[in-house]
Amino acid sequence: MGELTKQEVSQLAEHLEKAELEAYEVTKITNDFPHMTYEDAFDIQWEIRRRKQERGNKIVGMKMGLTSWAKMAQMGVEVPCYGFLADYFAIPDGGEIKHDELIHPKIEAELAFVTKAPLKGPGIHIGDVLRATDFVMPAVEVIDSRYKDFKFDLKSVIADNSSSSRFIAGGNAKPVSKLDLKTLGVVMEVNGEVVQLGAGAAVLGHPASSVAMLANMLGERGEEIPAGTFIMIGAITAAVQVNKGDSFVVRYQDLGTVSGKFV
Ligand code: 0L1
Ligand code: MG
Repeated sequence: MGELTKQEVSQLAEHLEKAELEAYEVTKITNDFPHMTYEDAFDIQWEIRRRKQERGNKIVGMKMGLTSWAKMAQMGVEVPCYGFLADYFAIPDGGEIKHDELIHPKIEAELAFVTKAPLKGPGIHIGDVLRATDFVMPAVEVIDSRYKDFKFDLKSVIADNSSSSRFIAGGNAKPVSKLDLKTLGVVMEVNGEVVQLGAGAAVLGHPASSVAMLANMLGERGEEIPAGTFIMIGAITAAVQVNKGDSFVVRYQDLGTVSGKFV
């Protein structure tokens, strides 16, 4: 159940989206609205999504966040969250990311699933996800919490579209039958130095369980994952802070590389 009025939801969506578009920090919204609920938090996120669509932006995918123990421990929360991806978040593989458009970006090594059939929770499991997956491809997420020093609680972060800001999909796409998703290794390099490494099972024990969780979370709102959806499953490793001038490459076992540069 929600505790915020429609007007408060709308004001908070405007507040957080303005911070995103103009790249400035705010304090976590639960400081001023301690009584807000998880439903309110998702209402704010969906209102930000509606505002972007009204302005002509397309929604080009979904993301799961905080799906690995490394990420949960890093951010001090214990439950995953989801967010949406807007068209202008997409950066080409090997492309440049404008650091000045962001507040304090970090990069995360992820995988993306692209569906070929709808997934509607509740009750979606890994088997359903594998059957509905067209292909899996590498993706790097650039997160940029609008909250000062990345200090937040789960409700505040959900309202802030789970820190979504940019993403790069690239490398090679493969069907799930050609991949060992649990042992699939990733190595992240920044400026030529290895900074993080991990394997697919770091994400909720199996990368497909993240997509199942998304379908089940969306199901709670009567929403589904339509066929043809691009879904990032959450970071396999901890997130790494990046500065202007940094370049990165993430190497994926059997799936090639994804790279980019902050300018
Ligand atoms: O994609 C993520 O795992 C990030 C979710 C939001 C929390 C954060 O900003 O680290
Ligand atoms: Mg992420």
